[in-house]
Amino acid sequence: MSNRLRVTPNDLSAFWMPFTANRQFKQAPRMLAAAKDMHYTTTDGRQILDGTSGLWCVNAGHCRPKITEAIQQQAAELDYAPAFQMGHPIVFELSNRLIDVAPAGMEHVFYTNSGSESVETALKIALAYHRAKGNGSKFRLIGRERGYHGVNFGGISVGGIVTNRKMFGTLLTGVDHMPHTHLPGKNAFTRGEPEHGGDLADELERIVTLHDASTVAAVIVEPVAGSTGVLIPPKGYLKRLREICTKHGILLIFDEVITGFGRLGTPFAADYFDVQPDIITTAKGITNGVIPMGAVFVTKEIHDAFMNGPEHMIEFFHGYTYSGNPIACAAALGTLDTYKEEGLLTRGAELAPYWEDALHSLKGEPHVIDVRNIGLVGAIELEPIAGSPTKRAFSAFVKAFERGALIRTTGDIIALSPPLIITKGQIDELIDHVREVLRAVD
Ligand code: PXG
Repeated sequence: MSNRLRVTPNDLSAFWMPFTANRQFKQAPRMLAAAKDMHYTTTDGRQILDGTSGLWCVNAGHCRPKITEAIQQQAAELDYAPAFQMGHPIVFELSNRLIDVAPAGMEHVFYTNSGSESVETALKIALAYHRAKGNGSKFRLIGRERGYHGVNFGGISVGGIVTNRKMFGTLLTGVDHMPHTHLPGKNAFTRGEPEHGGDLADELERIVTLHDASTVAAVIVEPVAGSTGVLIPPKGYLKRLREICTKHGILLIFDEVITGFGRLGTPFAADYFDVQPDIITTAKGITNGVIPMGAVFVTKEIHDAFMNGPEHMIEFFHGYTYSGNPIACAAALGTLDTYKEEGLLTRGAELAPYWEDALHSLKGEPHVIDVRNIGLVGAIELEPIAGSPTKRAFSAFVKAFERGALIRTTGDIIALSPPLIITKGQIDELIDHVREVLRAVD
């Protein structure tokens, strides 16, 4: 590691940190200097086991050689190329490769630079699709309470995390929300998909009846809600959403920014639940988190609806300067190669039973009111400190980092989503850190 990486400036004030308690952080910073495979190295030279794949994105582990080399080579060969009215071979190659791993029915790819942009893109595609088909009255978008769809205006409008919405005035109009599916009273300590709550999908039917189907364009959900604290869909829930959408000519968008690229032990959540959406949003694992990139997958039906009118005309007035950026494409190809060679898109399925047992061994530890899991995702929900919600989980996070493990907390929930290369021994290690931390926090 170069020395330069370890030197932290004395003054930390200029960087306004995202989704961070800035003042608290800057009093006691947690600094990462390097990473390899399952571990980060801190600036003071400590090893930290990565229990969260960075922010749910480093699915193949850190600093993987194929990805690093692909980026280095591409940067020296073709650094940037416009994707508006121009092309470069690698973006077409990547698109074919993505469609090979994407769920059945997905045939075209639109590139973005993040999950938030993938969501905006998907919502715009849905609205424009209905217009292109002569159904311009379909303008409503339906999301879900506790849903996270990034931080741009469309995403926070359909999203259902109150803290992410309430400061920002008028959001998109014509949006409604289904209830979330978290029923701890009935489903606590369920392994995998919960028994209770599948009927909550019928709330969609109620909302559609209220507004009339002729006004509803699309429904967007995370198949497994991640950021809000790992809410696993009850049995039958997603299939029922699909049926209702199909019945009313409503597009179903799966936001797979977290669930995509192997997190559940299948390439995508659509595969896991055997439900075919019309549009899938992705980001994060597409490049192993290494270079910003997102992609939206759509069916032939949706894509082809745009391919009419004079051939010299732009069919969809949307795109980003960095859509299909060559270096991001190279990173994505290196990532797909790594996933393929190491079988990572399905490795989670092999590890899931071990992961499940390890997580559920935390039942009975102090403060634990629920443990849930699916694929290589897990959550441990803690009883909040009366009058100080989030404080207990946050101190667990700080203590875990001091002990040598990176965990993620949201509210009073600990979320775990390790790189898909984790070993059984490292699963034990991670869960032991959490156990010790639970015993140590107030
Ligand atoms: N959709 C979903 C389902 C996500 O989880 C986004 C969209 C937005 O992606 P970008 O790339 O714009 O951040 C996300 C992002 C956490 C956490 O700890 C989750 C996300 C991002 C940062 C932290 O839960 N998800």
